[in-house]
Amino acid sequence: MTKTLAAAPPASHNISPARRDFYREIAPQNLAPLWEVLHQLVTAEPQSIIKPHCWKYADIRPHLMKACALITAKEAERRVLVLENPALPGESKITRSLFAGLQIILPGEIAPPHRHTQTALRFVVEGRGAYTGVDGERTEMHPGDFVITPSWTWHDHGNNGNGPMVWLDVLDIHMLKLFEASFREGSDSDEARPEERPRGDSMARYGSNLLPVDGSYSRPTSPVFNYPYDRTREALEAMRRREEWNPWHGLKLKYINPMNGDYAIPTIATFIQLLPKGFRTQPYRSTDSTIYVCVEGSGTTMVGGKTMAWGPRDIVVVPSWERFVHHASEDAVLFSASDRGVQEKLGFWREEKVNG
Ligand code: GTQ
Repeated sequence: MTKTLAAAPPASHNISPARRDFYREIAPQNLAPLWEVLHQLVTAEPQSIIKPHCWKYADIRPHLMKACALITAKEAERRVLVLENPALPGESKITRSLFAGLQIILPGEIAPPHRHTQTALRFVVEGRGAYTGVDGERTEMHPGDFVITPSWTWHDHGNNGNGPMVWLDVLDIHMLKLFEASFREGSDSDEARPEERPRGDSMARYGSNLLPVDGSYSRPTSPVFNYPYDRTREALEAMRRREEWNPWHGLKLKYINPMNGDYAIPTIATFIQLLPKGFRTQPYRSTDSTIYVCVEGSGTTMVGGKTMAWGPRDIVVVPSWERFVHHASEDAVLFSASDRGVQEKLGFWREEKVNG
């Protein structure tokens, strides 16, 4: 079912009977000839098998609502519709390394506490009044907020608001799967975890350009676990006054961990960017397949001969090493997430900026 890079040699490839016999002879010893697969393993360039795609929120929302009629958040544990890359049906992958899904929680519902070695981000798409709790501290979520659940922290979600709450989950599930390092633990109770620390505590300690002297925080993930949209938007707005547009990105910022200036989540790099009305990015490609969420405005992304139109709440995925261009038909704000941080650490990451 899984398409692997080491697929069978192309049909045009003639293998002599003597060699074929040899391959049959060694196969029972769990041996295989590298020369038949070398160039499919070590490709001259990235050959992404994923497809560019746009999920229109207006098309997804009715299915999310229907899911609510079929299963409670408690029973589902996490009521999520997985965004499956069209090239990888059944694999729960939006890209080769990342999982993405839309999670919905209705007023009065809770998604019970659990913890796992996978790290999650939530990017809030619709609604207000829901919270997520991380190790006993809750944060209220608003549209555009970027919220983090670090690896191995207890987390639950609840909705004390009046309407449904929807956010995009992105998790590093497939990295943990690759390394066979997944652990999870449920809670004895499927009730919400009590609040043990006041709301805003992490933000006060770590999110004010101050750090506790002699602090003991030691996780690799940011101790700030909600990056509220109003502050993010303010930063973009202040910077746009200078009109210093980057030809490939418009105005683009990365979310950072205040402890070390690195990406807020080590496994999932996240960004926010502003493209002013009429702006067309110069062609660009990089080795990190990227998920975009439109927060405001509208536009199109051209990639691989395909033009995808997006508006608020729509989600787009762009494959590794395919050149793309974004065009903003109105002032647009895009959130994005990819495995860039991992690739940079390991020395894999590359980009190409074309001067159009
Ligand atoms: O909220 O903890 O979309 O554990 C997938 C797995 C969300 C979560 C997902 C999860 C969660």
